[in-house]
Amino acid sequence: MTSYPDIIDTICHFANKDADRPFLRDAHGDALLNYGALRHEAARIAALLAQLGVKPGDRVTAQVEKSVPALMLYLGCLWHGAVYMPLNSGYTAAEVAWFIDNAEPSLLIIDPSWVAKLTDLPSALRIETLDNSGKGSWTDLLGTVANPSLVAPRHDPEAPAAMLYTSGTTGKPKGAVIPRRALSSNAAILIDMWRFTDQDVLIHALPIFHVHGLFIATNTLLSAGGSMIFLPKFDAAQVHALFPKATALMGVPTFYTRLLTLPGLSRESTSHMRLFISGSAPLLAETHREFEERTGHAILERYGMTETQMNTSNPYDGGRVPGTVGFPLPGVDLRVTDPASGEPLAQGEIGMIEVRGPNLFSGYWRNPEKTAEDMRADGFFITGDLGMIDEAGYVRIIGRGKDLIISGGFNVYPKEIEAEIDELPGVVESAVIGVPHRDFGEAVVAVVVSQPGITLTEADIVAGLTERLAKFKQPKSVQFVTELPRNTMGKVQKNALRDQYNGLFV
Ligand code: MLC
Ligand code: AMP
Repeated sequence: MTSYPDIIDTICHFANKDADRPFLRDAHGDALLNYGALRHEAARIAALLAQLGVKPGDRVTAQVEKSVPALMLYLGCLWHGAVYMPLNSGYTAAEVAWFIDNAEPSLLIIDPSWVAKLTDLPSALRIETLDNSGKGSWTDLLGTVANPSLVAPRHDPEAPAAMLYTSGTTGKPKGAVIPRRALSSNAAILIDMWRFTDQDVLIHALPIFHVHGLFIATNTLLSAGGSMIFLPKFDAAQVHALFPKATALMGVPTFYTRLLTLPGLSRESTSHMRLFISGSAPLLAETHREFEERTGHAILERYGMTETQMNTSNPYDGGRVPGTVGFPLPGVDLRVTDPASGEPLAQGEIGMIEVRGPNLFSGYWRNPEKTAEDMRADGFFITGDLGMIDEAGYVRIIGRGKDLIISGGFNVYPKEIEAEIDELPGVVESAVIGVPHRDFGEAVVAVVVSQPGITLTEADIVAGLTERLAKFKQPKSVQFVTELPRNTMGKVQKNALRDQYNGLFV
């Protein structure tokens, strides 16, 4: 297998070459943190982790708001060899407690407001705090580290770098263990694909607890020696105002639909930008066309997932075709198979997308059965996405073999929501579906059957879920029915429900 420069080595490379080169920029586009300071900070965090007894391979869980110290935590773990495990800052205490129980981290870093919310944690778990302004016991401890250079960076490409949870169609989330080589190979390939150089300034408005914002944006820019304008969250007007100071944007489709609502979006306002990239959810062909008409820029759409990092991309030069996710990346094998038999299908036929390459994860955390279920003997990973390769070789995602809703780029697994709703008093059963939504692409809708004689309202259901599920997973609408449509096998016909509620949000 080809070897790719480790992410930490690329930081050291640019720090040695020009320590003053900026890596992070503030909301005005001004330099905030340079490569020299970045190297120092990552090494300092690694030294602290060692000092605290965190061993390479131990999980370090972070439930914190997006901030520069939170990003540094990822790079410090990478330096030390600890497995970075970021959690969505919108999760509820019940969700976080489940992840901690499953992952058994040796260190938990949380926002100070969470200390009182999390009870019954294992006594061996060390807890430190970090708020979004960078204050907390974690920062205080870092200040005590005397000699950061004592810890040499890790290099083993197969060693786990991170663990990100992805939910499942049949139950609780699974931790995808991501090796260093998946990160370094993707970064090295994407620099070439998307022509990133040390002159690039990326607007970073994505969260940093998922693959897109944490790895694809950060690692690619780091490996190119470029810089990022680091924003706490996406705000369309703010991002638009920064275009003259930037060269590239990576976003989910909602970024682009929201940018299109701005009257000032034009060829002039985007003239300093060279590249707009979209992923994590399907970009409507209509959004692609409208954006090109207004700005002259063809959005470059790519396709990836937590277990595989990036798999395909539309070309930098040549047609960026709306409704397609482009070609397999160099080094990535992609095939379309019959979902039932696993046999490869001919070009043009729709089936299961399978991928193989250095971008793949190493398996699900403590779940060899599920890993074996999703991996073919010849090393292909079964993505759960249905698609085809068209006559020009472009990959098109046609649907999902997995029961998954993608809302504003966040994945929501109906099974998890249904299980929570079914537990609520007065509920017989429920079916959760995704329906088209003008802002989030898809919205979560719950269809609920209540017990005879009991009148439930949408507010009852939502109130019952507030403490259990993160906001983005909660239904944007609850519909009550006397029974769910079922086929002759007794399976709920979600397609019928999707058709029925199709027009709720458009
Ligand atoms: C926020 N809300 C959402 C939501 N985001 N509801 C459903 N889906 C979402 N994605 C809730 C808020 O809590 C709020 O509730 C209400 O909806 C409106 O919020 P908002 O202020 O309009 O939302 P905002 O904060 O602007 O966030 C929207 C967003 C954000 C699209 C900018 O969700 C986002 O950054 N998404 C990116 C997700 C991402 O990075 N995915 C990558 C996964 S990696 P209320 O009731 O309080 O008003 C991956 C692999 C790959 O998939 O290929 O990249
Ligand atoms: P996640 O598990 O959060 O990594 O989400 C990965 C899933 O997002 C994939 O399996 C796809 O279903 C979906 N996805 C990512 N990029 C795209 C895209 N460009 N078009 C359609 N779906 C996408």
